[in-house]
Amino acid sequence: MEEMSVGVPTPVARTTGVAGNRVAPRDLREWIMAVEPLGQLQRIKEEVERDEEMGAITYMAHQTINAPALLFERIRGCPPGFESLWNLIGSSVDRFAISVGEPTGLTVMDLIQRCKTKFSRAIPPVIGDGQNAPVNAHHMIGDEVDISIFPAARHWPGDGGPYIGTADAVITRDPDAGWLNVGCYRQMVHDRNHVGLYLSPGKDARLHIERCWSRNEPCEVIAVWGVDPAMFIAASQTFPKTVSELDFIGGILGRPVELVKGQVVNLPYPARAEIVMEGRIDLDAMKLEGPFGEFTGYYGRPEDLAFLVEVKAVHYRDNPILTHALMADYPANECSLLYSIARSARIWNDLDKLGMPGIKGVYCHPAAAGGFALTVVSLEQRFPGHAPQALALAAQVPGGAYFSKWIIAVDDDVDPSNINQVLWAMATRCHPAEDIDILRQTWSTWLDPSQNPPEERPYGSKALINACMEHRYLKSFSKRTRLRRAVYEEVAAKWQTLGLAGTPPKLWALEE
Ligand SMILES: Cc1cc2nc3c(=O)[nH]c(=O)nc-3n(C[C@H](O)[C@H](O)[C@H](O)COP(=O)(O)O)c2cc1C
Ligand SMILES: [Mn+2]
Repeated sequence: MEEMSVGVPTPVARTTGVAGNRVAPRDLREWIMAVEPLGQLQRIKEEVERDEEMGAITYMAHQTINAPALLFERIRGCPPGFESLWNLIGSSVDRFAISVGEPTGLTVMDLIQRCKTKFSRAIPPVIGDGQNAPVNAHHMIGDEVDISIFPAARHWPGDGGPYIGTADAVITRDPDAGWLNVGCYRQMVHDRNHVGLYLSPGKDARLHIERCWSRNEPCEVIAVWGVDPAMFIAASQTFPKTVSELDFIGGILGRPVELVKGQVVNLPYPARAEIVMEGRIDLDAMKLEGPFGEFTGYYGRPEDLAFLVEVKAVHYRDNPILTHALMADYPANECSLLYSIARSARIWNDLDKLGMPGIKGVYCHPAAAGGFALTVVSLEQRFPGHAPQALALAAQVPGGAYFSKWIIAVDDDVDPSNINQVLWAMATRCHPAEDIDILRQTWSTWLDPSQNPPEERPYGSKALINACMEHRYLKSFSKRTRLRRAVYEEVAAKWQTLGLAGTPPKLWALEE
């Protein structure tokens, strides 16, 4: 077991600049130091209420794309210094980039391309004894445990209770193979030492709990309630079911995750987290939980049974920061751009693995139910049937099958992340009577309100829309108006001299 050094400051990636091997922030505080000078973090110094008010402020402030993350510094009923950070990533490409150690100023498609490579690297974590770990500054063990000191909140008026875990990471162990899963799952406060843990069918932590129970054993669990952004991003993604997300987080960070041994349970926890809980789910322990205002912009399932966790110990830093993720319609939804980037990278990886040639980009639009409902694939058509094949695959690869309803193929002169370009292609290259196919009985969830009665919802459907130029007539298809590259470059070079604001736009379609 390797001993780690804690407390040594690491250089922080904080400036706009050239691509390179940048260092991802070591913890949430370094991330705050990196984003605040860019105007990407707003401190709210006025005292606020936990229930509804922090959610309302976030929803209202985040109606604007690129709005800063909100750090609430004074929360009624919490000890002084206890803070709460909402929508870390929000709708900001730069905040995502900083979280994974990439430079600011990238286009979303450039960042997706980099994440494609990043998400397939693995570096295992290191475990220390935790003596100098910042998270071990304060403890509540056994009878001392009282989670009501932290600013858990009712996000929406109809929520079933205050939520302490939303932007979080839950660590469980596979009881057979021993590897550690990290997943982001919501947790509702029941009382001073119990939380409800909601897990959809098939989620890894649920499989671990069910397997422990089938062996007549309780299931141990760690929950990180104040989480660093790279761990949050990795915890929200479906990685392969037989390997630990901790390795992938190391790969994203470019260095091992720093862990310390649990004090009560046989699981490690992150040394530099803000707030960590050690808990146990006893045999058959379930309790009513929810509802919760969800990523669809609707309350999900009504109150129902969820796993009941007994909190055995809590560890936290000086002036701990509880992280929250608001679920709502875009752009105030913490699930949206996060999934636009991470999910697009994963679908693109899946298409590469299948040997699908000519893919220029994949983009899951954030406004479509948290990045889940609409996928655009841009491709260079190379053979008859190429676009329909790419559509069918993008609709059903593991990274893209869940929930998605609209899958659209566009030619390579269309930037898939530019919704104006996509609508233009649908308007001018798609012939609905010929170019739309429907897939039926596909993988969905009963959080989708469009089907009733709710029991029907896990079985969805998908429309495949071919908005590419007709392959048969590619050569004679009406010629698109484009700028000649030489003219574009000339104009771009004298942009400021012309008195035009900002930087010249990047154009996907130029005449060579
Ligand atoms: C902010 C946020 C909240 C989430 N809440 C839940 C939840 O309460 N229950 C759930 O099953 N999945 C939830 N998810 C989705 C899971 O994090 C995601 O499916 C992830 O892949 C789970 O990890 P796993 O694949 O290791 O099971 C949430 C995702 C985000 C980004
Ligand atoms: Mn997993």
